[in-house]
Amino acid sequence: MKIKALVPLLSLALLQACGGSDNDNPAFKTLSGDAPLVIGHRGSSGTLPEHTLESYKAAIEQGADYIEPDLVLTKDGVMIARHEPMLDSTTDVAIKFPESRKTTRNVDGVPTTAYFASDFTLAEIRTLRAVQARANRSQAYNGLFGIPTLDEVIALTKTEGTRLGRRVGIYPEIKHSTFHADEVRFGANVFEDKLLTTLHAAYGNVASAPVFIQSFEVSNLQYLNTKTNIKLVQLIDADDVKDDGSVSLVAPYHKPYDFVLKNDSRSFADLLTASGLDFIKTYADAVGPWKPYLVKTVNDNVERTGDATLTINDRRVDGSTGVIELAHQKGLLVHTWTFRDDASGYGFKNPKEEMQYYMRLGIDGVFTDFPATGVAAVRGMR
Ligand SMILES: [Ca+2]
Ligand SMILES: [Ca+2]
Repeated sequence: MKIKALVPLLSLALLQACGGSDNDNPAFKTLSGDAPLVIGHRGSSGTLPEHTLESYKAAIEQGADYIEPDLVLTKDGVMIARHEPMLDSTTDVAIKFPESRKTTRNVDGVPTTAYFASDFTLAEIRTLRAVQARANRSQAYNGLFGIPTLDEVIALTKTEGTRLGRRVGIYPEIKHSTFHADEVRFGANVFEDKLLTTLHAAYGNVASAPVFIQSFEVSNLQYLNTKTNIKLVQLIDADDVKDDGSVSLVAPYHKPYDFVLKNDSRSFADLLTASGLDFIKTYADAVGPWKPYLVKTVNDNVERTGDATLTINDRRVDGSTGVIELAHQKGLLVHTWTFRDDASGYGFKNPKEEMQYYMRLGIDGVFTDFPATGVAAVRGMR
């Protein structure tokens, strides 16, 4: 990049003819050769209550390429930004509504009693305010910000993109597709159809739209693939890392919930094998594994995070598992999650270095609660 800045404009065509471009930096082993994407996970959720317009705006101002609204449906079928269909931990619903409004529903096989978004109209949800769910993060913004609809999130990205003179993408996640179809009885693919109607109106039905649609389930992505050209991402979950470094697969984090219902024997880990990636390639453009799937780690019983408790973050990183390389061979982008300044680990000096480790392996995008750190990590690679 530095060399190119010295080259007179007239030479640019020649440089490009020789294969030079914005992608001439060998630091980026991404599928496209472009810099990896910084995805503002739930906005700038490390600093502000997650999934609020304020959190998304802060992420954009920090330079995030994409912001990530997780989506659930209200009783009247409106897409709103929440990580869970339950409102309890991220809003003040418990002080605004009586306990009699709680219901018990089956969330991916787990009976759960809570205030469910699908039991509240949008008008009711408009009366709620967001709160910080993590005790170790600032509580100073509790009660200040509302719960946005997807339409409002899209409008924000467009307004802010225009103001800042750059394209800001959105990375919506359909949360619990089966739950919304069956348990809440919206019907199969009603959620997916609503999302496409909104996204196609806002961005067009084109692969070049600054949009990725993500899901942990499979059949809804396969359905979306027949209806849209917008890019699709298969998320890959797990519940923990075992002492031998392999991922632990315990329900409900062991396999896509639609696989549970269909008695499909494949686990999330099976979807990252060569045949699993071949399968994903038939309907998706990218795979989004939890980051322990991508790097080998060793438990050497060293306390590295200063909390006197040995967790996966105290493990020491030890090279690639080969998943990124294999996915790239299959033509799939790899986006991984979640990088957190306040929960970094694996023996890295700081959270920026942690992200750069994955960037050197060729990761195509990083989800982070602290987008400024992600942007600094990418800049530090140039
Ligand atoms: Ca998400
Ligand atoms: Ca520790």
